[in-house]
This record gives sequence, structure tokens and C-alpha cells, in this order.
Amino acid sequence: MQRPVYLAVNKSEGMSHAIAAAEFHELALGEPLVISSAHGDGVRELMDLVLEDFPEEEEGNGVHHPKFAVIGRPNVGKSTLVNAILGEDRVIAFDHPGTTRDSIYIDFERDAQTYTIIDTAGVRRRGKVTEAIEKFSVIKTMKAIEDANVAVLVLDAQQDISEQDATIAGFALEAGRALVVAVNKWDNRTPSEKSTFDVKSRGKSISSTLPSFTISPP
Ligand SMILES: Nc1nc2c(ncn2[C@@H]2O[C@H](COP(=O)(O)OP(=O)(O)OP(=O)(O)O)[C@@H](O)[C@H]2O)c(=O)[nH]1
Ligand SMILES: [Mg+2]
Repeated sequence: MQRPVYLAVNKSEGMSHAIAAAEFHELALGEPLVISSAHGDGVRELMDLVLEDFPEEEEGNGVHHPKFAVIGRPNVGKSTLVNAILGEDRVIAFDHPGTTRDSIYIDFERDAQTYTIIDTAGVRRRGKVTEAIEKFSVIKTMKAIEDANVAVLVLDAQQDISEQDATIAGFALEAGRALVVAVNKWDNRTPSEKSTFDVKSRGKSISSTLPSFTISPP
């Protein structure tokens, strides 16, 4: 297959383009593009020309649009949050740990942009179930995180941050994913609990569990 060739004549600063290009015509590689990399002269024109024939990026089967995975322990409200974001009951939410069995990928549109939201099976606490089931839920969650750009870690406001929260949050951060921590079931807290709930101290408890976690100011 014939590849297009572009001829760039570099280090041309301070020279007339015609003179700089003159002797390179005889290479018969087309019109020489006179540039100065050090000064940036002609570089934009060169890039415009080189990129001219590239096709526009296509969405194809949805590979390129942003994806976010909703992760966390069983029963914290991941599926409920997914339904709330979608504005319809697309996934089953039920007051029983283990309702979602496998990751569910759902495409949706918001402001003319396509996104994929991934509802995941809750990550089981070690020792609560057989090791095989626990590993299965962790592996499925890790795969969803790898497939996503952003991980939304859902916590239950009435429970403390646990080892499995730290494990999957740590995995998301190490994988280079953006991490959002959502404290759900806020309505379940009594007014006095609400007034004593300090986002900063809770954030500190998250960051001490996860050394590489920094809190955005509220
Ligand atoms: N009070 C209260 N209950 C909630 C909230 N979010 C979810 N729930 C309830 O919590 C229960 C579990 O919700 P799910 O969305 O199924 O939880 P999940 O995290 O998807 O659970 P698994 O699929 O088992 O991992 C359901 O009864 C929900 O109605 C909330 O913000 N407040
Ligand atoms: Mg669920």
C-alpha cells in the first residue's frame, strides 16, 4: 500500500521560504514544507496537512465514549443510584444483598453525549461467603473498573468504610481511574447524626484507609 510522504525542511528560521525549499524540490517528494521546529514556524500547517486525510473518529460500537462504573459493597444502593441517574427503573434494586449478580452495561444519552453506566454486583466481605463467590464479585468489579474512565464508590452513610471498600478504591486509583465517593442513604440518618456527620472527618477516615486518596474541598 502506498503511504503518503510529506517533506519537511527544518531549521528554516530567518530564511526566505523559497530559498529554503529550493534545492529540496529535486527530491520529487512533493512541495517541501518549510518549518522551524524550535520556533514553531510552519508546524501547524504541517500538522493540518498530515492529518487532513485521516477519517473523523467514529463512535463505532461505543468504544470511545465515557464510561463510569458504580461499585461498592452489597446493598449500599448502587442499582438504586443507577436507576436514579437513568431516570427509570432499568435494573433491579431490592433490599437484599446480592441482588445484582453480574455487571450490567447500559448506554444512555445526556446533553447529546453518549455515556455508559456500569452497575456492578456488590463486593462481598471476606469470610461472609465462600471464597469463590467473593473472588468472583471482586474480579467482576475489577473488570468493570478497567472498562470505565471513572469509578463511583458507593458507601452506606450508616456504615463505616470497610476493608473491601479500601481494596476496590485502591484498585481504581492504581488503575489510573478517577474516583468519586458517594455517601448514600443519607436520609436514613437521624437529624442529630446528620449534624454530627462531618464530611471532612469521614474523608480523613477514607484517606487514612487509602493512603493515595486526597479529598477535594467541599
Ligand atoms: N433509605 C434509603 N434506602 C436506599 C437508598 N438507596 C437505596 N436504598 C435501598 O437499599 C436497598 C438496596 O438497594 P440496591 O440498589 O439494590 O443495592 P445494591 O448496592 O445494588 O445491592 P447489590 O446489587 O446487592 O450489590 C433497596 O431496598 C433500596 O431501596 C437511599 O438513598 N436511602
Ligand atoms: Mg444492585
